[in-house]
Amino acid sequence: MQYENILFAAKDGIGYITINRPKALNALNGETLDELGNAAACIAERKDLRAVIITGAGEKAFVAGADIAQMRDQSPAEAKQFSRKAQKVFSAIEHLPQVVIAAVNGFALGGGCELAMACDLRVASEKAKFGQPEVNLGILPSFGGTQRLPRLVGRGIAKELIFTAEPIDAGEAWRIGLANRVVKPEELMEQCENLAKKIMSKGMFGVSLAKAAVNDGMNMDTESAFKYEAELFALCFTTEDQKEGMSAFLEKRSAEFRDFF
Ligand code: CO8
Repeated sequence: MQYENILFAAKDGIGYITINRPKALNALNGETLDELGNAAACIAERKDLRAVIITGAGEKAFVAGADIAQMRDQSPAEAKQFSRKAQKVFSAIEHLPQVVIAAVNGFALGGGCELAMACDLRVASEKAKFGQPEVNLGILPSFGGTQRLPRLVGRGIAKELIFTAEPIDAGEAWRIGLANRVVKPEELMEQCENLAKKIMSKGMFGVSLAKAAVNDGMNMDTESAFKYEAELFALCFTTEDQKEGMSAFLEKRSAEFRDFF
């Protein structure tokens, strides 16, 4: 697929997706969502990539939301289809075997905040602004925000952010647990790469299963989630990485991990 609204690159085991509509502050229209979905499907097959960094083109925005111009005249059926399309694309990103880091370089509003929340980790530039301003437009967050935000920051704060539509700065996003880290704007990509490389140096089979355990376990009752966790733990014992990691510890040397998915 030829991309017109996103950029994709790969280097040193990291895939880079850049939402590339800077004139519209990288707002997500249907075409952009289709391209993102295609990129996620391609990345899911790539064993050479162990981490993915998602960011926005330009100085100002990560993603300033769903494309309001495209949404304005939608019928209820089209609105539902648009919402479901985005939800599916974001779920595909959330369930990638790789670790996905959002490099939040500016506005992450509405669908942009929702995209960032579908990533595993969010590193925010000091210039970033997060928010769910949908009620300003007479709608509600519908790219997964009503579900992911309370799971990340708790129901009370999520409701306040959604009901008031007030944006918050990077420091506040960090304080409430929405951003994992806040960094200087000029260091954003380097910090994301360092974080990705640190994770990539670990046993990635374990990292990938830990991701599944957290993501899927959150949607189960606790007892089922414990059983699921034990199943995934047992799976690790089918790998060379488990033998290598434990042998390396006992032999007082660094482990050389190889397995992924
Ligand atoms: N959609 C379309 N165009 C946008 C969007 C957007 N979300 N955001 C910015 N733009 C465009 C502007 O229209 C403007 O275009 P132009 O130059 O042609 O006039 C250009 O980007 C630059 O924007 P501004 O001039 O407004 O830049 P400012 O620096 O003055 O303001 C803001 C930046 C504060 C980010 C401002 O642009 C803004 O408030 N944007 C909208 C933010 C917003 O409300 N986002 C939520 C959208 S709704 C959503 O995401 C819901 C998801 C669920 C949908 C359910 C499906 C049915």
